Formats: sequence, C-alpha cells, structure tokens
Amino acid sequence: MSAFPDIETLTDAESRLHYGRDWTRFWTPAPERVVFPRSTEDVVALVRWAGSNNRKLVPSGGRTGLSGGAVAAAGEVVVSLEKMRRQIELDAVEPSLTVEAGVPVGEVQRTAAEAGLYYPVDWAAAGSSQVGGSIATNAGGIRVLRYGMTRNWVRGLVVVDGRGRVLRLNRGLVKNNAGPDLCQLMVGSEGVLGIVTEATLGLTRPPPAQSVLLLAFADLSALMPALAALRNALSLSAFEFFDRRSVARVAAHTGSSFPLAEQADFHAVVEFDDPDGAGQDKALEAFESLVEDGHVIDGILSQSDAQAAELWRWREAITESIAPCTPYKNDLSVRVSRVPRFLQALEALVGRYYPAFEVVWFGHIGDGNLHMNILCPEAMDVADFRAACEGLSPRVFELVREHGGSISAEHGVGLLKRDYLHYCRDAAEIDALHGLKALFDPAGLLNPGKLLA
Ligand code: 2HG
Ligand code: ZN
Repeated sequence: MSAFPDIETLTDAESRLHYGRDWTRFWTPAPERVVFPRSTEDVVALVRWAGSNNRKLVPSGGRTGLSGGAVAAAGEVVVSLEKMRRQIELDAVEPSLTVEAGVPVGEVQRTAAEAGLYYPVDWAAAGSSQVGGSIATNAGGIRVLRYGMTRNWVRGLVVVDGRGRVLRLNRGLVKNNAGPDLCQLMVGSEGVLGIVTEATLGLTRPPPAQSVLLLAFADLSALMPALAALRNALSLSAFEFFDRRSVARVAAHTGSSFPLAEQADFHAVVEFDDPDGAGQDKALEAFESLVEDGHVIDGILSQSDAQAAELWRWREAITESIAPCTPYKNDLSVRVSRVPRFLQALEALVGRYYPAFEVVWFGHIGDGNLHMNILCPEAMDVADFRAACEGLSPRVFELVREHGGSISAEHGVGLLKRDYLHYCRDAAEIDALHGLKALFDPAGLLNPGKLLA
C-alpha cells in the first residue's frame, strides 16, 4: 500500500457520473473517484499508486467516444487529462504543434489557423474532444478522404505505460527508421497500453476556398459511380453520404427544411477545392453528366461559405439528432472497392432482420466506412433494446467478415464491440494484442475490459 499522491480529486456523485461515461448510454457509471493530474510526473505517480493499491485507471479526455472506451462502470479511478491543457510549442518550420493531452482538438485547429496553418483532422465533436483521446482512438472524421486519420498527423508522443515508464516516442521526427515505431503502436490503442500525456501533431497549409455540392441519388448503387466521377472531375476533400431517415431526424431536431425539392433515399455532401470559383463549372458539368447517367436526381451547389456550412449541417447534425433515441451504433468498413457489394448485402440483411427498428445509415463512404445506427423505439426498455441488437449483431459482423472488413472503422472497440473483435481479427492477431498488453501493462491497471476481454 502507498499513500495517494497529492493530486486534485473529486468523489461527489455528480462528478463521478459526469466523468465516468462517454457518449454511450448502455452502462451505469460507477468510478471510485476522478483525479486530475497536471503533469506527466503526476500520471506516473498515479500508475504507481494504482499498482500498489490494487486500483484500475480509466484514462479520460473529452469523453465524446461512441464505444464505451472511456466508461468507468466498475469502481475504477478516472484519470481526467483535462487540466493538462498547455500548448507547449508551435513550430512553424516543421510545421507542428506540441500540446498536452487535455487540449481540445478544436483548440489545435484554431491555433494552427491563427498561424496561417491547418490541422486537418476534423469531426463534429472536435471542439469538445481532446488530443489524448483523439490519439487513443485514432479519430477519423469527415476529411479522411484527403488527409487520413489522426495517426497520419502524430509525429511524437509522451506516454506513461502500465509499468509507470515514461516513453518519449519519435520526438517529432519526420523520418525515423531506428527500429519499430512504438509511437504509432500507441495510436488507436484505446488507453490499454499507456496514457498519452503529450503529443506533437503535424500541421499543413490550409486548403484553398472550397464549395459544397449536395446530391440526391437514384438508389444505393449510384453512390460509388458518382464518387468515381466526382473524384475525376474535382479535387475532393469529403464525400459523405446519408439516408432519407437521417434527413428526417435532422429536420426534426434542427427545425430546418431540406433544401432539395426531390426526396431521395440517399444523399451526399461533397466538398471540393474551388479557388476563385474555378471549380464551379467543373462541378456543374460533372453534376449534369451524373443526372444524364441516371445516378443523380437532384442537387444544389453552394454559392457562399455560409451556404456550404448549411449544407454540411445535414450531415454533421445526424449524431446529435438521433442521440435521444439511444442508438445502437455500428461503425463498419470494407475496402472501398467492395463497398457496393457490401452495401447491397447489408441492405438485404437489414430489411430481413431489423424490420421492427428504425435504422439510420450515413458515413464516409469514400473511405469504405458506414455508420449504421439502430434507434431504440420509444416504448422499449433500453436494456431489452441493447439485448435485441446484440442478438442481431453477429449477422452483421458475419457479413463484415465475409467481405473482409472491420467491425470498427473509426470509433474503436471499447466495451461495445469487444466481444466481437474476432469477426475482424484472427486468433493469432488477438493473441499478439494480449502479448502487447502484458508487455506494457502486465498488472492490467489501464482501462481494464476495453478492447481485449
Ligand atoms: C460521424 O461520422 C461520427 O459523424 C459519428 O463518426 C457516427 O454517430 C455515429 O454513428
Ligand atoms: Zn464517422
């Protein structure tokens, strides 16, 4: 036994509820306490204390996760990084920004913009999510098509592992082939190998002015030909699709009316470079030929930044619009070339097995990533709903396996998908993951029960 280090702590019921959960609502938060380290050394002290006092630690950022990765439902100690909010160094030559883990991702984006630079990883919750969490989950978002996931922008990390070691990984280097890359190993490791306390993030030049096309599709099979045609014609930064139910939910939530006259089952928001309006003619030409081919039935092209932002809202507001329905989330991916066949098979499966539920589809189809949200009927008990969804999940995941895909394209495994990991990772791989866990966290102090059973 050792004494608790001198670190700010909250134990009141409200704080334990607040910090003990993420955006998922399937578990009852029950942490023992919430602690707020202010330095890497504090985190080391906490890991050592946990090791000698038989405690488990749940690293916690902005808790905007959707897989229960930051849930503390079993008496754990929540380690909130939110007081570690220093921006350490902006290097305009690299260019890169080094920050503590609790800095919100939106603040990274703002700091970059103020310096005439750009941090391109972006998603609806970027403003409230934190750098450490975005790295632990390898957050993706709406511009992966052009810029990739968070991991593409991580140039260095400071991590405290489950042995209490401070690992200073890659130290901001662009090229570093001195052996395997432990820095990238930590990205997406969901807090089970170590707690990120500092990060160096690469920045880039901002994109030129951009415009947005909102399209209505004849049917699901029109999506991929449209993506291919628009990719040829324009310099795309996003191609995000959503279905008719998403539109209805966003309309009800925001009180806005959908700007297209033609109601369709599927839509996409397409963002492209449009310096000095040079993309407009090309976009119209591409749009017209998609209409001629019968793929697209209606569309609108933004004429100002404000209108582009309005069009984006139809995609970005989906998650918040459906949140009150306690959605059971599926975050699936297959290789882009396999998307059409996969979507067809999934559509048939959903029609057959989910007739009692409202299923909302949207996602980053250009990355092969589909979000399928099943909404809890108003009259149904949440526990019964979850059990019903879990009963059906194996059918969906079997399909994912058949198509060589992943059960978690970007939200991570956490608690929600842990028991399904074998649908996309084989026994040898899962065994290797357990080996990594034993190497970095032999006593199992960090984020127990997440990712690995
Ligand atoms: C998005 O793409 C996020 O908007 C959330 O990944 C997806 O709510 C979801 O299922
Ligand atoms: Zn997403």
